[in-house]
Amino acid sequence: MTPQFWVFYLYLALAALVALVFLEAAASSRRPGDVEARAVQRLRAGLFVVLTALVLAALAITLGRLPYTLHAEELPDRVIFVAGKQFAFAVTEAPVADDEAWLEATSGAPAVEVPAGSLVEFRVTALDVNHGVGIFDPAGVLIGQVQGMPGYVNRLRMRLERPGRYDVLCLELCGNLHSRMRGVVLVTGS
Ligand SMILES: [Cu+2]
Repeated sequence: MTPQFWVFYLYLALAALVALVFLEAAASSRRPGDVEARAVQRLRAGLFVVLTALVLAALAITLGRLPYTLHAEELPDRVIFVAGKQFAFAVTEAPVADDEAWLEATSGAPAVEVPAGSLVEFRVTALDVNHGVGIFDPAGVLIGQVQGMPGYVNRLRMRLERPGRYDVLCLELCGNLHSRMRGVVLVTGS
């Protein structure tokens, strides 16, 4: 027997054990409770209400506060198109219409360049599966992210201040070479 099958049977045995524990819990929950059990139930209900109130309060306080600027009122200086596909990002000045254009853009085409301080609008999509598009500044700090989804174009506006190489990396596990997914924007000194 191959090692994979040993692992599989071990998994089956553990799964059966977990199922037995759940069955035992389900069966015991039908037994009539004593005074202590009812007290525990009241405590649990109280905790549920308190925790729900805490979560709702935290959401109310934080939900409206984005950690970055949307630049919704300004016109972007440049529009950059990002198309994710296993396993690279095409970063281009014109929309990538099909697989052929994507291949051309991801096999040695020169990187898109913008002057430092440009307000860039990224228009992000995906050609196969969902990709998480993260924009990293020259120091390797994640400064923005947006989802790349097949059939949709998501916009992200950012002012790229620091000259240097900005990496576009995938933030959603999308396949076996996910960690190699990369695109580049070059920001030149102003
Ligand atoms: Cu990906």
